Amino acid sequence: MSERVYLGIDLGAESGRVMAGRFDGTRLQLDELHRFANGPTNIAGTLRWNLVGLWKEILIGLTKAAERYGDSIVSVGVDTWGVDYVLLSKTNEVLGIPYNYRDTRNEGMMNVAFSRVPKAEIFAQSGLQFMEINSLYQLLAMQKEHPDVLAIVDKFLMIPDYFHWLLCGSRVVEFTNATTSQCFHPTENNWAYDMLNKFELPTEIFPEVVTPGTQLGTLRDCIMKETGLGKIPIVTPPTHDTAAAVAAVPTEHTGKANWAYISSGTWSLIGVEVQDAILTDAALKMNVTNEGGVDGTYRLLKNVMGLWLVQGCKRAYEKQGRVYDYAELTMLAEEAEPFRSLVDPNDHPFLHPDDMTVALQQWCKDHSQPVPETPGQLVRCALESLALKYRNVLEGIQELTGETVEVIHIVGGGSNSDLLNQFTANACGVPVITGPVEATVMGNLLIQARTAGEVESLSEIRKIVRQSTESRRFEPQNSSEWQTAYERFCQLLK
Ligand code: LFR
Repeated sequence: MSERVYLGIDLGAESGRVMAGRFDGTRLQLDELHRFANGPTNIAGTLRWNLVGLWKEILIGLTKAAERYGDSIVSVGVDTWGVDYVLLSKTNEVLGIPYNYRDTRNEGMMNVAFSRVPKAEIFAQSGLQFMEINSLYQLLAMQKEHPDVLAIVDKFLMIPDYFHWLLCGSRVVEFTNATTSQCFHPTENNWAYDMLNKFELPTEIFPEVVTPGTQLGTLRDCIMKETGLGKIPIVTPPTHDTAAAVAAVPTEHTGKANWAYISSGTWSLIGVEVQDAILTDAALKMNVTNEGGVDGTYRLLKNVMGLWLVQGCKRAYEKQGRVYDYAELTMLAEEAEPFRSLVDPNDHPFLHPDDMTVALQQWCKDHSQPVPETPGQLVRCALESLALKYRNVLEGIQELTGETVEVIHIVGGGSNSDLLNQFTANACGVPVITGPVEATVMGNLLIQARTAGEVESLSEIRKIVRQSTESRRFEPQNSSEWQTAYERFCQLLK
């Protein structure tokens, strides 16, 4: 078979890329066409996304794609982080500069929501974990602060849907990302209209929801002219980056929740794949999430604060003029004393602190532990705490499914951290298999290839990922030290 090329636009909270995937029917090879920085911009004390800037970079990437691959390009699709959205007027004007989910307007909005609709009812109608970043609380903050803008909204699109609109004019929301909003019903397979009505949110703004793999349209003429691309189809991947990454986990298992994944990056999303959302009281109590996956599967998982903790330390040192790269920070952590101090990575002070090093230190002080002072001590504290949190989440998830997890697949950029990979195997007591680093973009591209008829099923997608990438295995070590540390960690969670 001759090589066919798919384009994946993959935007993360820290950086974005335009990637080409060359597929020969057996293997997918990636080519990074363009990479650019991303991050929130401070606008009058609020955090916003610069979508125009991102779009400009995407156009540069698409132009490079046209130059390099021309007529071999089959289709293009966009994935990004979840929960954030763009509001369009009737005439497709963007209403307000889209917010970044870490903006402080969401603080306290969960309690406001619970005073209007009971927490258990919100869970029953959304299946989602309670996090103040969810679109629902962002919309409620908007209802309070900007009712004038909300009143003229015609359509709610999530960030990748908006880029699809820019590419082809479609005004739909893709399923996997819709399920991150906490506005989507997990069993009715539609927006949670009853709950949204109770919040007096305008239900007519929520558009049609389409499944991953749907062809949304073809490239706008003006973009063809600007980039040199042909009239290619726009095919929506699983637009939620975590959903795309889970689709590309190279597991051979199917149908059983006996393997777990960690999609590791700014966040660590840890969980299992299930056939139906789990909406029991126990799930509510554990504050786990049911996010939609490919082919109607659900991702039963929990958000753990992830490498954001280390990124925050790195940024804090940079502000002081001390520049470290991740490899240096990891080496210093490796040399530091084990289990000196531990934190609950998911505690609120770590969501958006002014200085992550100070936040970690304060937490340790407040919990009567030695205060981490050096970069090595701080990063070791972050990584050990993450691994212990993974165990804690996995124990809960296994209770919910009744299945024993036998192996953990770590995918995404965080799988490059061998120290965290080993800590994870040690803490959880099961082997860890790492890779691919590029799971998200592979999931994006291979769902497009499936729409083009080149791939048949989710298990074939995973087989192609196995054939295209190398993985590594980490066996658990030092189990008794980690057991003692885990007991200490559980005390700190109380
Ligand atoms: C990971 C991710 C998580 C989501 C968080 C915020 O990039 O998409 O799954 O909870 O970002 O959107």
